[in-house]
Amino acid sequence: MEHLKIASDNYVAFTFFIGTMAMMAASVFFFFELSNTSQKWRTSVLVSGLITFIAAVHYYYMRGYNLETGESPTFFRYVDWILTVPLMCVEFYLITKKAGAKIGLLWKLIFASLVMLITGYIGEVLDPTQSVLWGVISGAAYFYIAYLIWFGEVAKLSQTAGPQVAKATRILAWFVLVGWAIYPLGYILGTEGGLFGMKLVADKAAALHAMDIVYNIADAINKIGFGLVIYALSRNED
Ligand SMILES: *C/C=C(C)/C=C/C=C(C)/C=C/C1=C(C)CCCC1(C)C
Repeated sequence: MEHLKIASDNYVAFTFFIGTMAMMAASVFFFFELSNTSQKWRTSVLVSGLITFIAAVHYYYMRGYNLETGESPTFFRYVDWILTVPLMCVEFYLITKKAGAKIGLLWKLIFASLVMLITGYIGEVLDPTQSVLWGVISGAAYFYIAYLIWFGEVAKLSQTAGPQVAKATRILAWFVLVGWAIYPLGYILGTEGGLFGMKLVADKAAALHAMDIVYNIADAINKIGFGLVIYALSRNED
């Protein structure tokens, strides 16, 4: 069997490697901290650990796939997102539940996130010449989620759930507005029907590499950062 090694200028493989390591370390941290987390916040911290753990398993696979083939592991990227983004919706539901959030709110968030991700996948893989159209539909679902969190039910409920929950929700809202906005940038860089993506980057392979690096950085910020905000909330409010 050929011995695969990461060339020192292979930034894509490098970010997959670091991503795997970071997700694993974060999962160990969240899981071990469960035993000294108050009952009230245990489920939330557990979900933070599940998010990074699911990502760790996918990153381990994607890292190997990319190293062996040099290609983008798009399918498993989306499998990961389809599992982890709804879990982030669960986090919003759990922290506002004490203020009276209804299960319907969770379904709204999950439904919008599925629309966002499925249309994104169609634009990247199934119908790439129409990637702008699919990207716009996906973006609309994304803005709806951001709306619910900034101004809609999530925002309103968080105001009545005490100052710490309000503060944490505001930080998480920034993650959704700024951290999640990195993903459409990767999409624009890497899809061919795109705005300027394939025209801006030298060739198709370079465009896909740029997309992977952007997605890998975004995942590390959003999954681990998001979990740490929940963790900090569990320490500040007990
Ligand atoms: C852990 C993974 C996360 C938080 C993934 C989030 C993904 C997005 C916010 C993706 C959004 C997209 C658009 C808003 C338009 C273009 C297509 C997507 C799917 C990249």
